[in-house]
Amino acid sequence: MQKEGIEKQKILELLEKKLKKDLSYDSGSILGSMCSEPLNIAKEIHNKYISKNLGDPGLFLGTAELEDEVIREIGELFGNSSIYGTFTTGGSEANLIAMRIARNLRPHIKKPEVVLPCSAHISFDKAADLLNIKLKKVNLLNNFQLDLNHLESLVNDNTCAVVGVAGTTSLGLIDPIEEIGKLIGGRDIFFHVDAAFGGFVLPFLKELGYPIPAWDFSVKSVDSITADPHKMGLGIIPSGGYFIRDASILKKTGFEIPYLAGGNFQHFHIVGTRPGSPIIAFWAILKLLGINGFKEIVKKCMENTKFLAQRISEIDGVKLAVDPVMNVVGITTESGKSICEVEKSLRDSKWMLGKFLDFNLVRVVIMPHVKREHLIEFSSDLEKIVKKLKL
Ligand code: 0PR
Repeated sequence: MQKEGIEKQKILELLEKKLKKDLSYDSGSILGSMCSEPLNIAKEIHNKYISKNLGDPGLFLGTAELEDEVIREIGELFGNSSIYGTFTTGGSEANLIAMRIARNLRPHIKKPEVVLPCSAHISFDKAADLLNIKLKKVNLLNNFQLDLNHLESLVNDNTCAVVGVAGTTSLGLIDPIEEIGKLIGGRDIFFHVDAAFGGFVLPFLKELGYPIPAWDFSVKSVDSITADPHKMGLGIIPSGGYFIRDASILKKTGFEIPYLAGGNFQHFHIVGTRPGSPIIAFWAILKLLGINGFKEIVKKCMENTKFLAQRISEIDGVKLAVDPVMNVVGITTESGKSICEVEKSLRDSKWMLGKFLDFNLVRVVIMPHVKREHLIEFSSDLEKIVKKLKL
């Protein structure tokens, strides 16, 4: 650190230079991200209320009430307005909270296990590592759907939780949540649904008339849901969400913090200090967009998804891994050859995609910042690359 302070103007110039290497969402080349540019209203509000700290909610009662209000509205969207919940730093923290609750509620299980699809997000591996839980991963069938028979065979007396995904990281697919619920029904097993990505897509797809199977609190056995405002909610980065059906569970698993300046509070979060501004910003987004605003955003994303899916089907050498259910497109090779070279060439010519080696596919996430002209240019580059590589 230098001894004397530097003028603000100089600092800003230095930053501009140093951050030149960062990509921007509107450049069009970020095709594999589940985050996007937050809405302007969210950025303004985030900045205005940046000092709110819900680590000590007694000091910020208004913000705490706003959080409750947002949770209720999200609950309505997810089939139950009387749920409880909290904003988190993202889906990873929300999934970690879920796994901790599932384990701690069942202290009699000495070697706790969680049964989850092999397509589940890496955050469950992190949670298992931190919580000393064993993961039992369920195979997928050829069509990337969960093998329910395999799931059933993995459930046993050590199972503290089963996880279903509504909007998988790799392909945006929805696990059969109702069927999983039936399989574990009547047993003391926590049922968590990871809708980190799908949470702010599926309710609007359903409103648009897409045939979306039940995945949320309308399925009676679903205990909790992860859904992230900083993905398709277009909120501030970071803002995730954890939602739970039964608030009394939190009382049983929280940490009492009696010395807070704002008074006693029970924490069940991983973090202590917790920003209030992303929550206030998301409250404003819900007000600004309403259901119809979100529907419009999701509709455009799906139109672009269909456009890209059509283009992929026209290019010899590559194919869709599966017909997209939401705004995620998986591209694989027709011959079964590795997708690695394709991904590398695409990256070299500016396209930043996600590569999933287990499934031999690259993933395009059609976020709101992805425009038709980007997809036209991308698919034409892809066509050239595939020809050159003689796939
Ligand atoms: N659950 C699911 C289904 C996810 O897809 C993700 C992240 C998480 C949980 C964890 O969420 P956080 O990253 O908020 O903790 N999915 C994205 C992915 O792995 C995260 C991401 C976002 C990656 C932007 C890259 C990127 O540029 O693809």
